[in-house]
Amino acid sequence: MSIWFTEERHPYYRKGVRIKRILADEQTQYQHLQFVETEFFGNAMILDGIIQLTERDNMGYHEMIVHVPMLAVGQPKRVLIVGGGDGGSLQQVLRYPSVQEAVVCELDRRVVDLSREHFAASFGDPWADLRTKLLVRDAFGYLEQNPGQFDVIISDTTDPIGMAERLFSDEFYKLMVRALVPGGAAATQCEQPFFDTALIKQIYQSARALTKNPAYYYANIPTYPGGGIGFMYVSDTPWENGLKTALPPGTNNYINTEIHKAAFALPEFFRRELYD
Ligand code: SPD
Repeated sequence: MSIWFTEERHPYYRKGVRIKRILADEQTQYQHLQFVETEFFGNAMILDGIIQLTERDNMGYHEMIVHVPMLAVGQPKRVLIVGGGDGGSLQQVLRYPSVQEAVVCELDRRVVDLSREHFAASFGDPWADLRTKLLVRDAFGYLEQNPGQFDVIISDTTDPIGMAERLFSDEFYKLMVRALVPGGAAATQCEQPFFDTALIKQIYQSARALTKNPAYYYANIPTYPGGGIGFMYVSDTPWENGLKTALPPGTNNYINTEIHKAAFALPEFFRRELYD
């Protein structure tokens, strides 16, 4: 018997993965949280019916959202992850010996607890690292209270639906940029060029008004709509600075210098929409 999980993030597009069994299924205080074992992609986390990550293809997401701003900055010491309760971004951040503190602002404690259990084989236990500080709270207030504190901020969020919608607003980008040290850099989960063109354009314009060198880049992730997702790089420091910086110790499964550079090349319809 085959069981298919079908995601319908957009009313005009569906995708599915075949699953072996359901590992966890609960309604938390904030959302419907599911962990499943898939046929091909390993364990996966699904929030409110939308795949957030799988063990097999999350590396394109986590390596790209983390290393692009981290390498641009050079020797990041203090890093903030907004969301990121699954631990994938945290694992990448902790690869940098320069990092002294990695603060994770995650609203839903159950995401952390169940990810620790079901992603241990892929992420180890980054929560046990002494540099990690988990804050189970909303990121808005935290950003407001911490101006000029972080070398790098990673906004590792769900899609702009419900409570996450605010994390894609101009107000959020203002607070995020204000929380960076001068020359610091942020990268944000920034959706899909085909499906979310208008939203990405609006975010780029916010980023452009706040920093000198914002840019959009993209990674291939087969379990996301359209087979991939993009990120907004937000900083006064050009992303190209990162091309001269060595990747941190540890294994890379997605990023290398060629991918780092190529990720910023955009299809013409979208480049024109964003930059002209
Ligand atoms: N459309 C799915 C977007 C998922 C973004 N969140 C990923 C979280 C991984 N840490």
